Amino acid sequence: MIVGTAGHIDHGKTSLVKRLTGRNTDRLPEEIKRGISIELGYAYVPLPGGGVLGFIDVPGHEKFVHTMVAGATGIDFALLVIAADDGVMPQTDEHLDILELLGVRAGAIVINKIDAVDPERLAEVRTKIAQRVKSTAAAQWPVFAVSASSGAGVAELQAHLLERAVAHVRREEAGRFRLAIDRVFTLSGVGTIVTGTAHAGRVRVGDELVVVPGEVRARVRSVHAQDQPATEGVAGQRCALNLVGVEKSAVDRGQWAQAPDLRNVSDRFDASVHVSANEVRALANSAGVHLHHGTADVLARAGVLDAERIAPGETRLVSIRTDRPLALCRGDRFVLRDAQARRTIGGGVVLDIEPPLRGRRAASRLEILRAIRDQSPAQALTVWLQREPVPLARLCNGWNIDAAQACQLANSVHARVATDTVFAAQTWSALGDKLLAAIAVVHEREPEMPGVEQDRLRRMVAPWLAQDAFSELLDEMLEQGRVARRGAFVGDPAHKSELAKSERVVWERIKPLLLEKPFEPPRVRDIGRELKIAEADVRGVLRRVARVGEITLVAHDHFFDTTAVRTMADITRELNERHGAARAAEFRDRIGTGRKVAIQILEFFDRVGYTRRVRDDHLVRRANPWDAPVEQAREPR
Ligand SMILES: Nc1nc2c(ncn2[C@@H]2O[C@H](COP(=O)(O)OP(=O)(O)OP(=O)(O)O)[C@@H](O)[C@H]2O)c(=O)[nH]1
Ligand SMILES: [Mg+2]
Repeated sequence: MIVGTAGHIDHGKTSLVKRLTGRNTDRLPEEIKRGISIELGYAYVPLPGGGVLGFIDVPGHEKFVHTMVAGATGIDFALLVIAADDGVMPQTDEHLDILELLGVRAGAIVINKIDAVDPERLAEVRTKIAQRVKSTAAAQWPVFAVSASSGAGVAELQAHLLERAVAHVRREEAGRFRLAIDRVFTLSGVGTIVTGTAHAGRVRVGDELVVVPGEVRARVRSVHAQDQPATEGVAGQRCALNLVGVEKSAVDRGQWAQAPDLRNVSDRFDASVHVSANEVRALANSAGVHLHHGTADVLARAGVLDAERIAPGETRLVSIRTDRPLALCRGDRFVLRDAQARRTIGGGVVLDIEPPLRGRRAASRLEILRAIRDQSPAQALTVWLQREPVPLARLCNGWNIDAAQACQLANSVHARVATDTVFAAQTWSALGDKLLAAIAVVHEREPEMPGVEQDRLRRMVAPWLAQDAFSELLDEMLEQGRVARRGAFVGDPAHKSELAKSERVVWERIKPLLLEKPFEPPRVRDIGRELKIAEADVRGVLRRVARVGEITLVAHDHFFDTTAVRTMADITRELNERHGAARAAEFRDRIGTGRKVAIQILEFFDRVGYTRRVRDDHLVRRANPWDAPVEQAREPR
């Protein structure tokens, strides 16, 4: 368990920690000279039966509230120290607000300096405190009256802390490792050490970590957890990590040391924000604020999404932009202070670290944000999926879960995971229907074609959908026999060419002509002239045969045997492998045709998405689509 102090300057926080741990955490020369705390102080006491109780002592001075917030991030238990003579003072109020905003629910109130007051004053202070903490989590906290100077009452407090520490259930270790860095220093002969509280996950000696924002990679050479040498550190512990591969100058308080595959750095996020009830003014839309998250402090603007402003005591949805990126996850708490950094005005919870650029205020978007804020992950995902498919990466990074957990979550709400995107079951089947409808439209418009090329179909059905996810949809339809693959095309299995007997006779005569010079077959008109058949009849028969893919319409009135198309696609690939691209001249040399037809074939490959043209280069972008078996035009049964 980690205990953090809070309270007004000079109320005796550091003296109390010294009483409890035997350690004076004011060590800087300036701290000693001025008699105040400036930096965070750390102290540890062993627990009976193993384990260690950690203390973070914070400064009370109003100029160092940002340091207090950094210290209070990630504590489990607060010690709100109030001097009996002074009573509740401004930073008593402010620190209490901050604890509330950071979601610190457990703690104790310590009335210190009882040696300096009479019993009447003590009773009066008790009453004042009770009034102040009413309707906060601190209303439930036990109150201890002590003197850090004489030690009176400290034993009872100590016993309470030990009892709570032993009973403390460590927070879940779910998710990938995240540690909010609060100190960086070098030890001679050892190297760079970063310290901080682990917010999630687990880190082991030898692990790779990344320091973000900034993307500095490092390896963990050794770990101290709760001030003890250890082989690993887990969420909820204070850790000191010896990092190899990173200079002290490259790391600072405010950054995170975290698992390298967690991609959660953002300067834009949606959140729920509460403005303190004792604020006098509303938080205006787009107001500039100081935002404290983890151990970082940045300037930010908060745009209110579901209102014009946030009145004191209200909680609203906001869209936040920060002047520097932060490493954020859903559920992270943050504190807002005014632009001059003089007052704490509110705080909130991170909801979505990758908000859309458009439709931010749409009713359905606000529904999603409310669901993420108020409901379980499974329920929130259900609401989200009703509006849009959700990329797995957004769950993994935004919610700090791994891919397996994200899939599990998706399965638990009967969603469909395709490659890297989660779909509501209805969305997925609706996509299938849309795909069939699109194929029908193409058949209607282009009856001579065997169907529609895969990527064109994707653009018709779901241009926003990743190629891989679309392939999965298509594969499923193919497997179910609802769609047939014909070379580079997919079509309706019922879209067949049922040749009449007379047409079959014509086709049997044409076929050898197409195969004679397979890379440069005669065009419709040449075939008609050669066989003395009307051009229109030749075209009609060839279109029917092309419907199932046995032959392929490569250019106007120019049908090729599909096996030849497949071979030419292989040649195009070979040229790519050898020269980095297929170009008309080399291609023509390989297939031994005229230049014009060679260009037409390459352009056909571009058109169906097998290649992509960059100036004179045709670059292969996928496997040879004609490698799949080709249907034969059949006679009617
Ligand atoms: N009489 C009396 N004085 C105390 C007691 N506890 C602390 N003091 C004195 O109060 C002064 C401030 O004590 P600190 O422990 O430095 O107070 P702090 O809350 O840590 O102050 P900051 O860290 O600067 O916010 C020191 O002079 C202490 O000796 C107490 O129980 N009784
Ligand atoms: Mg102090």
